[in-house]
Amino acid sequence: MRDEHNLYALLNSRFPADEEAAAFELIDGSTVSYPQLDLIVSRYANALASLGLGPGDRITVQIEKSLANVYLYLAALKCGAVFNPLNTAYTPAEVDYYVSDARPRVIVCDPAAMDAIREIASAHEIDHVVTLDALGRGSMAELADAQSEAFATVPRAPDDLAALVYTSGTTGRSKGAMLSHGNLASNALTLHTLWAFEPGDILIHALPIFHVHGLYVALNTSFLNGSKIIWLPKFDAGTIIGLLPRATILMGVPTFYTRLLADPALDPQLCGTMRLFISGSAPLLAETHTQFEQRTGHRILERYGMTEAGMITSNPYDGERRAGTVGFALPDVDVRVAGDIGDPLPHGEIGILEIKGPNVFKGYWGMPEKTAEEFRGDGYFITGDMAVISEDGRVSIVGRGKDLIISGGFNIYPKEIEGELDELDGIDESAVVGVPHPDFGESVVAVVTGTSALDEQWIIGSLAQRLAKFKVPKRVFFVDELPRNTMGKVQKADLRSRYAETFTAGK
Ligand code: MCA
Ligand code: AMP
Repeated sequence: MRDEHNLYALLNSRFPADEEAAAFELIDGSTVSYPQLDLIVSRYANALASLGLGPGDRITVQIEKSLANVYLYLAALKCGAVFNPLNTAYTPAEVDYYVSDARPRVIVCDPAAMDAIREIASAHEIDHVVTLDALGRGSMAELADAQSEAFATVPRAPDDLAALVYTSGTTGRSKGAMLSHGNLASNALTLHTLWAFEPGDILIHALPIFHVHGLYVALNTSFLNGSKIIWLPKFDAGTIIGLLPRATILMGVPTFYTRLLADPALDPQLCGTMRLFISGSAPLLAETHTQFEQRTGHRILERYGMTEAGMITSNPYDGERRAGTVGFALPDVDVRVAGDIGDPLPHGEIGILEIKGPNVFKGYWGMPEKTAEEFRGDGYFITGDMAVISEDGRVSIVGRGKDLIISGGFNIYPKEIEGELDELDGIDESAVVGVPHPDFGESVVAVVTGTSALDEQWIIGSLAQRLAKFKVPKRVFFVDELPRNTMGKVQKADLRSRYAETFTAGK
């Protein structure tokens, strides 16, 4: 049966029937049970269908984290539509690009953004803009409230698209990674088993849900387990410290763990019920791994993934979790390290990591040539991450073949920021690099040449009008000229070492 391949049908088949089984617990103690969740999702699915959203249609969503946001995600699956989540930090200029590329049938935005989004929608002839705020109020919720609680899950094949998640590329604009029902289902099922989910598990959810980590990895594995999810609007170390004694699993980016370590209350007793701390999206410093074990008795399980493939490797649940490595390829995923032309390299040699498996996406939306460039002839996807694989199969990510900065788990492409800098009056040339940051892991620094009248705060303020806050350089430095090699290429390694201590001096 085709509908068995709709991811919602799979998740729903694992929802406990017990009226008391909580799917979500909010910070005020209120809960939503699994049977309630299923009924609400049907109402949202009817609401989306009433807007004309059907199989294959995109729905672009830029709203605050809320339960209504989850209802929307599940309802889009149930309708067979393609969910396109956007970072809430994106500015209207950024959203305009995504809408022009994704061409959604429906856009859901925060009520405060309605005017700006309406303008974008009308420029791209998008029929429906509806709203949802952080408390789940807005025209979308009102529409859903008026609907029936019956909706037959739309049949889907494994290769049918479930999501379009944008990820910046090494060149050009962001690309929409097409993720299918089969991609998401296989990864969720694999992780559910690999991380040994068990009855009674309780997840603390503090990640944003516009990325694969918070949306698919955290939610889908918990749904498959019929687990309770303690739902937080965002990460706050103090709140998590208060919740740890009632939970069993936390998934986070490395910044979560450095911030938790800064709280003196973190100790083994506090973590008495905890079974698993998982880290990913950015490299976890071996130092953080060691300190966390010393303070709590728990060895963080580090895993590695990317938007195009969900999770790819993981340290073992049983067995040694080795600091500084991202573990073994998932059971159904093949990994290899290759040279520039795809020539496989032996164990122990550094090269680009290439991957193949049921989790690997269907290509970049509307970009068949770009997609073809990123795959080898034998079907391996070129991740752009530099890695080494040991004799026993452990993968270590040792660098990036792509010019990418990861700040607090968010990806930032220097080229995009350099493009905006170069547009500013008085700037001749610019180079953007990532340097170590004690909280975000890496942080953005810009180095520019231009007129002597340039002012750091003016540059930062100007960029903030165009770019999401997390991409805006935290410091701007002025130089007479950028260091270049004999080929004229900017020496970014030189700049990274020159400004390496910008945020860590004296730490
Ligand atoms: C917020 N700011 C940031 C970041 N987050 N700046 C740089 N990098 C960031 N990540 C800005 C804010 O706008 C604010 O600016 C200032 O920095 C400080 O904000 P603060 O309140 O400290 O930040 P926060 O709200 O506590 O957020 C930090 C955070 C958050 C908790 C680390 O960024 C976060 O939840 N990151 C997780 C990202 C994630 O889920 N990544 C997964 C994608 P101002 O003070 O000027 O207003 S990767 C993925 O999905 C793949 C598949 C994978 O492998 O997982
Ligand atoms: P995204 O495009 O947001 O999905 O980010 C994916 C990228 O994050 C990967 O290509 C890696 O560069 C990086 N990444 C994810 N997990 C890890 C990890 N555990 N260690 C190092 N880098 C990671």
